[in-house]
Amino acid sequence: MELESIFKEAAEVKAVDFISLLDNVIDIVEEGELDHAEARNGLVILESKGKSIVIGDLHGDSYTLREILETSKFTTYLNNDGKLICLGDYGDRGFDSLTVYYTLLKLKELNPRKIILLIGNHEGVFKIPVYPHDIIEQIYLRFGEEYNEIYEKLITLWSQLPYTVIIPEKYILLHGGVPIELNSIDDISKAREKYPLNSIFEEILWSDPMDEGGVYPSPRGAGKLFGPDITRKTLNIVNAKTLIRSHEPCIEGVESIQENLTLTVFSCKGIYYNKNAAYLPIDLKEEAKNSYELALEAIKL
Ligand SMILES: [Mn+2]
Repeated sequence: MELESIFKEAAEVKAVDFISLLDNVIDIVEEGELDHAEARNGLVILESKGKSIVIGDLHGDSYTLREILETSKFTTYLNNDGKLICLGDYGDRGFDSLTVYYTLLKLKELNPRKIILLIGNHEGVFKIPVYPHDIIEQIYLRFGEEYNEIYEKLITLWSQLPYTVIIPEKYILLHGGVPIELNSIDDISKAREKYPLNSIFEEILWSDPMDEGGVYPSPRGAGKLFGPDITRKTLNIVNAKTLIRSHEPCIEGVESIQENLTLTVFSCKGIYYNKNAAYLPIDLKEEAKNSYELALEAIKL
């Protein structure tokens, strides 16, 4: 199916068809079957195969999503063992959250074993409020009275999306940051069921890295600020070299921080005054790169 027809459908879709797409994708995500991957609850362990594309926060920016999809050759990658990995925060803030959702859900329906949609903190299954959470208004303006059924189904979807990808010996990918108190990979796979008994799930979705060492409370009111010492400890535990995350705008759309242990990728424009959005093509077959080397390969839009 051509991208152009997906975007055309997104603009015209009726509530009943949006709901049936959501139902299909909820079933697909619940089964959790992916090529060359093992899913353990919300943790995906991915084999080192294929060129893949990593997309950061979209926040309703359907223009940039379309530009990424049209220019990245992602379908060629998908046909050669690659994946499309999105790091969460699909809706809210931007003006076109529903087109972003429709497009990604349709791609997931068409390529169920090749697309990984991670949950971000805006995929609100927390007791912690996100602001603004305007996707409900966007659904209401678009679909009227059926907004509630659609929103309920989105919540069901969010509650089942995976939250971490690990490519052994190479990378860990997640929305916000690494957990402070982590003893094993198992702690990650059990994080959602343990929430809120411990804060691992919350920190994966809400935390932000800083260049100074240590741990500080986050101004976001959830998650933590964590230093490169915490990142290095976690990378050792999960047997990875580099953290790839999203969650914070950066002026170039991509930024290497924390002694080149951590890469931020941010894929929307317009609302945060960042000059560029970016996405990351990444060849998982190649030897692991640090975040400085990855940043050089990111594509800025
Ligand atoms: Mn976020």
